[in-house]
Amino acid sequence: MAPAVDYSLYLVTDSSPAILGDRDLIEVVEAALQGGVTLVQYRDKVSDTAVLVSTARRLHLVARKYNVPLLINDRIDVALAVGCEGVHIGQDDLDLPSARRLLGEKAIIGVTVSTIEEAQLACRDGADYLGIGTMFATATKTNTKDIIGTAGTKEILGAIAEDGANVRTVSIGGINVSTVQRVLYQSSAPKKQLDGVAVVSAIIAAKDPKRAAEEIMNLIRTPPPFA
Ligand code: TZP
Ligand code: MG
Repeated sequence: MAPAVDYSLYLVTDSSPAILGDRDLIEVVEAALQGGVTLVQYRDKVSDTAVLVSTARRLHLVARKYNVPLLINDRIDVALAVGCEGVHIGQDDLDLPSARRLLGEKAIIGVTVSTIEEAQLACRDGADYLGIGTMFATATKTNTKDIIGTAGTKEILGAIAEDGANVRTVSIGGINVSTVQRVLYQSSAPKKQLDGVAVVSAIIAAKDPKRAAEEIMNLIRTPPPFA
């Protein structure tokens, strides 16, 4: 079993110039940690393997200072090299049973799911959490196959609750200060609600990532007026 994890505000990084600009990723992530993010995923589609490993090592050191786990997107090899807490895999990456075999029972393994069937399979295979999406269309990831919205997310949460699956859940895609409360409260199924939200550009591209994280966290903690 993976250790208990707080999924409330899950920061997913992006190293592309369009989002990170010319800023230093480690500094941006540290600011976001100061603002209260509870989990960090290093997602980098532009760097080569050597840079991935060295950046992941630096991110791991900084995340540890805040007692926050670090996961790596896609790359089990990088997670193993760095000794961080886990990985996040998509439907086209290494399959979950193989990732589990390589990383062990204590690793945190999350899977992207867009349908009830994908969610059920990930649960059967022992995912620690599901990244459910894409919630809303987003410029950060344009090749997503499904925009499922709050209604699709609610259906997935309802189905896994029916199955009695013991899995944590976050939503991803287009989540920011304007959408976060709608995401959390309109997605809730009777017996299962989201454990948190995963955010890329609303924090990484923000002028002040610490403040952006604080603002989103405050909204997560405050019941919305329309609940
Ligand atoms: N998977 C589905 S949407 C997405 C990923 C990695 C990107 C979300 O980015 P943003 O900027 O929070 O909309
Ligand atoms: Mg992937």
